Parts: sequence; C-alpha cells; structure tokens
Amino acid sequence: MDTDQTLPTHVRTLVVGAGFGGLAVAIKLHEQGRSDFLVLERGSDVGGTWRDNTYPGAACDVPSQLYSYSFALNPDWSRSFSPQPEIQAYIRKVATESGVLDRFAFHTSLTDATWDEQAQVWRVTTDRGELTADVLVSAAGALSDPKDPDIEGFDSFEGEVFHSARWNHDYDLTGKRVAVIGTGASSIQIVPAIAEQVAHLDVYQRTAPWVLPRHDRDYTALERLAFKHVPGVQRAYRTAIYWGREMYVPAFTKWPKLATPAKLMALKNIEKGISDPELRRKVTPDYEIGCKRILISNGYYPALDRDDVDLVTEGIARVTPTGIVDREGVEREVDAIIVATGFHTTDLPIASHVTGLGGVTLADHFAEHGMQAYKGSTVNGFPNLFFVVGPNTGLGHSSMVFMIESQVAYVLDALKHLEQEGVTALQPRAEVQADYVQDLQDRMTTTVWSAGGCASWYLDSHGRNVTLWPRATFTFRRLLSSFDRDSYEVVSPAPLPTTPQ
Ligand code: N01
Repeated sequence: MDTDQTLPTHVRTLVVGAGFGGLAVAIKLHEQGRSDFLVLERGSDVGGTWRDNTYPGAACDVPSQLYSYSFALNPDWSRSFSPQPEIQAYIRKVATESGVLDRFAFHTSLTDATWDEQAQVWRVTTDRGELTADVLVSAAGALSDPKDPDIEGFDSFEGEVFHSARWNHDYDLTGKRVAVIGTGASSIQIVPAIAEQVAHLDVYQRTAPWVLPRHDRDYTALERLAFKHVPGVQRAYRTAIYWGREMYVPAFTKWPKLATPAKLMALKNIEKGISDPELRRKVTPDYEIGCKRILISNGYYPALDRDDVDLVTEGIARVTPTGIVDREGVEREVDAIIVATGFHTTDLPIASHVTGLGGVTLADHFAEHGMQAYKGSTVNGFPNLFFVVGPNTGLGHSSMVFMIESQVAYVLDALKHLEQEGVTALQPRAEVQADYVQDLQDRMTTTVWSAGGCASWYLDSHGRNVTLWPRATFTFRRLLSSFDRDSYEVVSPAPLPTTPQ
C-alpha cells in the first residue's frame, strides 16, 4: 500500500509491526484467502529489529537453520550463523513472494488504540488517519525501542552519539576516538568490527557477559547444493539443531549446575582471547552462566586485548561535552559515543497507546499486575487483543521464529472461533490468566535467570521475569496448538449511556 493511499476505514484484523511476527500473521491470513486485514509499520520496510540493527558486525547468534519460517525454509543461507543483511534479505524475499505487501501500510505509526465498549471495535488512530478494527494484533516486538542510558550530562556531549540500533552510517569512524557503552549482545559484535578502524576505543562495561566461542562457518558448496536440491536435508539439519538447543532448557530452568561445561568453555575462551591477567579478571563474570543472555564471539576478547582498546570497569560518573568521566574521576575524551544499552523490554512502549475496558491503558494494567498475558498472547480487560511475541515468550537459547509461529497459529484459531460462534469479543478469564501467570512465576524461582545472581533486562523493576519462557519450546507449541475457548469469556457490549430526561 503506497503512503499516498488513504487507510481503509475498517478492517477485520489490524496487525502492528512488520517484523517476523507481523509478517507471519499476514501470510497466514492471506493463505486462508483473507484480505480483510492491514499491517501498520512505522518503518519503511519489513524486517523489524533486523531492519533496524545494521551496526557493523550485526549477525544472529541463533543458528541460521532455525532462523527461518517453517513454511519458508531458506536454502540460500551462506553460513551457520547469518549476518544481518542475509536475514533482512530473507524476510524481504518471503514478504515479496507471499503477495501480502499490498496489505502493509509503511511509514504509519499507531498512536492510539482504544476499545469501544459499545461498538465493540478497536478505534485506532495513526499518524496517517483513523480506522477501526475488530481484532488488534500487536507484533511490535520487545527489541524495537532503543533505550538510552540515564547518565548525568549525556545530552551535553558535543560529539557524535548514536544507539547501536540506529547506526549512523554517514559518520565515518575511521581514525576517531570512540566510546562504546554497554557489553551486551550488540556491543560484543560491534567492538571487534570497529576496533581496527578507530584510533582508540573505550569499552564501558557495567557487568561482564559470559561469552562462548562462536562456532560459525561458511556452508560448503555441497551443503548448499543439498539444501537447495535434496528434499529433506535442510529439515534434517534444522531438526537436529532444534533438539540440540532444547537440551539447554533444563540447565536454564532447573539445574544450573548442568551449565558447568559451558562455564568451563567460556573461561577457556577468556584465557585464549586475552593475554593480560588483569584484563582476564575484569571480564570474568561473577554470576551464574545463563543468568544473562549467553553471548558468542571469537573476536570480542582479542579486540579487548588490543593496545588501542581499553575496557573501563570503574563505572560512568557523567558525560561531559568532550568525553566520559568514570567513577574514579578519570576523563577520557572521545569524538563519538556509541550507545549499546539495549531496548525497552519490560516497559513496552506500545502498552501506553492501548486502552481497554474501563478506560484502563495496558501500561497501567502492567504497572499494577506486572507485564503479563495469558499464554503470552491475551490480556483480561483487553478484548480481541492478541500479542505475537508477548510477555514471557522470549528465549535465551533458541529461535524466536518458533515461538512466533506458535502464537500465530493460536491467533488464527481464535479468529476462527470468533467467527464460527458468531461472537464479537472475547477476553481470557481473569482467574485463568492469574493461575497461568502464577504457575509461570512459580517455575521462574528455580531458573538461572531469577536465581543466578545477576540483574538483567529479563526482569522487571520488582525482580519478576516477565520476558522469558521458562519451559521447553515444544511445550509452548503444544499449549498454543489450538484456541482453548473455555479459558475465555464473551465480552458483551456496554449499554448505551442514558441521556438524563
Ligand atoms: O542490549 P542488552 P543489546 N551504563 O540490554 C549496559 C538481542 N540481540 O542491544 O549488563 C552502563 O543486552 C548493560 O549493562 P548491564 C538479544 O536478545 C541479539 O546488547 O545491565 N552500561 C549491558 O551490558 C539481546 O539480549 C543479537 O550491567 C549500561 C548493555 O548496556 C538483546 O537483543 C544481537 C547502562 C545492554 O545490553 C539486547 O542486546 C544483538 C548504563 N546506564 C542483540 N545501561 C543476535 O545476535 C545499560 N548498560 C541475535
């Protein structure tokens, strides 16, 4: 849909976000012969976080074979772990070939979605006009809104500043003095990619990550031929890798001691990559492996070991117009600051734009009850609202595409139920949702994410893990394999307000 076309006035299903999640919803609706849907996307293209994260070295830390839809395997992956451009090209290719793009409104941001209790529709405002929808699907993602650090003087810096997810490709880093704030998944890919190009690099580490070797390699010509032409080969790879990854689940969720071999490997990785004993000590984490996302890199430690790269662990006191002052009062002057400080994950920005029954916003609901959703998908008080990549659906070990496809199947089955029953609006029963969330949180207590001795973006401000799925991914698939109508109740239209006589 071109940006000069007006939006339709009403659609059956309105999807927000054109990343892996939103695209999958669109494709599956299209496969059912439906055209009564629209996907809103604030950016100019499909791809979501894979469109936005174009920093040098950006690549996936989940194996390529798991990083495609089950209904659109990609025989063209060049490596065992794909670089960002290949993933973005894959998503774009699938979107184009599926024939759904005329149902996408790009450059269009949702600014408000309010449930109309009388008309039983979502009244949606965008920056390009208004429309109504019977069903709203949020596929806006959790790694979509960059988070800047709350550091004194940050805005006073007079050099170049940008977030890892908003890389300024017009700024040439060559020969510059650069600071990178943060040592998460993004940072550890950026640091080795720019270390050689810049004149000097300061890496500001607040907490050391656990980093395993990255077993990445080019696929051989024979493998690539087989993926393309020999039926079943690629699915066999995929299945083997899937089950290999699933073996990590018990170590994350119940028995962290099982992770000891991984810890030994990570310590070896430090020893191999870094020669300076003091630097080795600084990069050795003091919490259980897996508590934060386990990272993979062969280049990160050798980059830190360079003479022209400093790891600063004293903490940041403030930013000045010309540099960064650490907590010991040392100022390091830089030309550019790269902020690799992550995303708004437990305070999803879309929640403040969605208002349900009784005029309660989703953000208020989450503030009161914690960020939660029944099966990561639906929320009491918000009729006909579905999440794809909702609360507690994230993974630390395997592919989000698997979770996305599980949720998409659930949403489509729910739509079928609504139509077959002739019901206008459904919401999960409050007690069913409460029991579900209680069970999840009970399971969290034994996980390494809650008991591993670290702070992370997996946890909200009360220390609850509201982001990750604490069970096997196939259990999630089974739980969402069909819409459990009994867990839901019909939401009746509110009576029209009576006018005083
Ligand atoms: O962000 P993060 P990310 N002062 O939140 C530090 C996915 N991903 O963009 O650990 C100083 O993980 C913060 O320190 P601490 C993946 O799911 C995937 O790197 O909180 N430092 C941390 O070191 C990943 O988990 C790929 O103490 C501050 C860093 O900034 C998620 O995206 C690649 C600070 C933030 O790390 C996010 O990763 C990249 C402050 N005020 C990302 N505030 C793949 O390969 C924060 N930090 C698939």
